[in-house]
Amino acid sequence: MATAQPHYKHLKEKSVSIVLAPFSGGQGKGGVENGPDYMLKHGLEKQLQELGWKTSIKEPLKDTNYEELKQTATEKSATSKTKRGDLVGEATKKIYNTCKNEIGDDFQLTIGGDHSIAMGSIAGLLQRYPDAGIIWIDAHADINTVTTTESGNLHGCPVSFLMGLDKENYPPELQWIPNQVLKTDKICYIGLRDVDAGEKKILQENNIKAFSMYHVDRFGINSVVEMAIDHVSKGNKDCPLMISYDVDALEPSYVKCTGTMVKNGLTLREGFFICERIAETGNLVALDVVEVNPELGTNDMDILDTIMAGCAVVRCTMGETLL
Ligand SMILES: [Mn+2]
Repeated sequence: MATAQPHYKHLKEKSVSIVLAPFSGGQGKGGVENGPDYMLKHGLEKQLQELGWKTSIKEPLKDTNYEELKQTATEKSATSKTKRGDLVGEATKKIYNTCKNEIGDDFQLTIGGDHSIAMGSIAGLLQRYPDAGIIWIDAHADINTVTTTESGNLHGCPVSFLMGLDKENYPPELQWIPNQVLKTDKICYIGLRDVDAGEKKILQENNIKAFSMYHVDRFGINSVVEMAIDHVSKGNKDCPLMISYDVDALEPSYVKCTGTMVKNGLTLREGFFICERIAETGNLVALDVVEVNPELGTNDMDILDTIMAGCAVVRCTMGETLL
């Protein structure tokens, strides 16, 4: 059976806005803000052009106010136990405004940065495609609330904020997120294997669809991806789709430069297959690639492996096929 060449049916032309989100405030380790720079230096933009994309770059965080804020950001917001809520709130709001207002009919490709940036990219995408289904590829569920988070790191919370869970306890700076912009039945996870007790409860109580590594072993990656697409599409064969891809979903031996590694992850082929198969539907409109942290490498090979994996995820999502 021949592989269909992805054709991106929701786009007027093959044009992509690359939204740079060099941000690390959603967690405690420095370096993840350099992910976009490293991926661009590795030739990401040219690789997309070779796949037939017209490219443009957007930099929502490049302005003085944000730089000033970064200097004065506090470890904890005064009214919340989450860390750096002021900084995360300001950065994600800027990303949101760009994704909502400046993408036009382009494919939305957001390069992080830590996973907190998905509050901006997904909320923004859902303003343009309110019915879009989100497929969240990750070792973690990232659905802690202000109440359940143990670390206080907001990169472990973006999904709950997008769903409006525990809204009464939001840090004030994150009140901008449109209420319940993401419906609990319009997201599906693949790759989970490190889920906090509080998160498990949230997933169960809200009936949120999730395929852990158990399900990948049980059904195989092909069936899991089909079930994920079916779940978020709700019977609409033209349902716009977005992938939010945390590279820590992949087995750590392939991706050593990421902040929260968990063993027994997706193989590289499984990780790429997810993107290739979803692209093949023609329904993709957006992708996040997050948590590439070049500064966590102990040698050049580890850094290169991680950057290459990140770039390959982008290419597999944006039309590269094996044949
Ligand atoms: Mn994540």
